[in-house]
Amino acid sequence: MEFHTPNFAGITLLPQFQDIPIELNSARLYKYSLPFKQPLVLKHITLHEREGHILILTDAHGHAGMGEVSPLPGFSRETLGTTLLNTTLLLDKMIATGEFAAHCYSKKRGGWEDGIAPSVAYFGVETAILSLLASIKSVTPGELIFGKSSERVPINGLIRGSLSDWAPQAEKAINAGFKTLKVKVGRINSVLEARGIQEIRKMVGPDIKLRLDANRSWDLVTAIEFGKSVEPTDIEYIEEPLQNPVELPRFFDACNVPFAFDETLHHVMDPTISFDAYTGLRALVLKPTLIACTARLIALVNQARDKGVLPVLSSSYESDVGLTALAQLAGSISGEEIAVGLDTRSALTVGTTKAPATIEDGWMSTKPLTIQDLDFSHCELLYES
Ligand code: OSB
Ligand code: MG
Repeated sequence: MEFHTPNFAGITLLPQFQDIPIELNSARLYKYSLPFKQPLVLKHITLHEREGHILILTDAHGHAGMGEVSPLPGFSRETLGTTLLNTTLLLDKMIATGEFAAHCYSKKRGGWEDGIAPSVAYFGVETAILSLLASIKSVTPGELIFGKSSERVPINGLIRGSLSDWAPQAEKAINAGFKTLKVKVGRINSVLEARGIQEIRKMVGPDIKLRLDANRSWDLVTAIEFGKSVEPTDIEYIEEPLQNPVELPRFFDACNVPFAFDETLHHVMDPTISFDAYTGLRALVLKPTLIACTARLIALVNQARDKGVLPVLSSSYESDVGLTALAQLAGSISGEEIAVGLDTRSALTVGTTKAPATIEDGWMSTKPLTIQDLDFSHCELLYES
């Protein structure tokens, strides 16, 4: 079957990569289950294992593309089961019609809308097609869209232990080569946590960038109090300090700590909402599996760049296949300049590739994976077409 990708899924590829015919040979979907080293405590749920899907597309000439479709419980709105169903429906339609037109931008209505499939399904299928095209053209997926890619991307080291572990974890991360750290706050007591941040700053010195993430834990008063006491420690930004994001400019006015959107982007926003209203907005934390589809990711990156806001890609505890796709996009979107949030693989005991998508000296490679790199020992084949 011939599959044409002029500007598929609302993504405009660079002219030289447009209209490449793909002779699609097979589409296979595997389910994986990977234990966490320690139970992963998220805001609304504790997870013992990561479950998800790996999609492999092959063409008639031996090229392969891969993507990952792994909803994160507590963050994704959909279950593994509905995601699987919607992904197979997308694939069946794509194979029957020879095109992948499904995406969530409606010209008619002039904005983004909740797609027929969950964002995590769009993202996995779209990155699998991009990686197949990239393999045919011997480039990285990001180069198809943005024309360039760095060979590696800097990563923010994640500090997510209990308060007493923060300083030792920060020291370990610095020794491992991280130049930017992200600390999960809003968990215990904001006064103690602010002291913990001051301690981390003392420990790491002035040259390390510090990011914080409160996952919408606080009311305005608590957030401002916390913000005032960490302001002297030079925080690059804090993700989602407030339960109610509308109050974010008031938070910034009161304590001068820049903030970032994360959860706020997981919902489809009114396209007429301007970032200009959000004084103090420093970064968009972009989790492609949660924000709709690749086209919306690109639109948000462009919107961020226009406003001088940092586009910071971030993972959702994907396995190695998904993490590689994210590193490749980051290589083209932010290159070596902006640390991205991909330090999640170390929470898993095993993965979906023979060699894990490791971080060395604070950097992750953007090198494409081949079929030979994959490790299917934790996978079960669920769909083949
Ligand atoms: O809130 O940023 C979050 C992972 C899963 C779910 C939510 C979040 C995260 C991360 C990813 O923090 C790592 C990072 O962004 O550095
Ligand atoms: Mg966050």
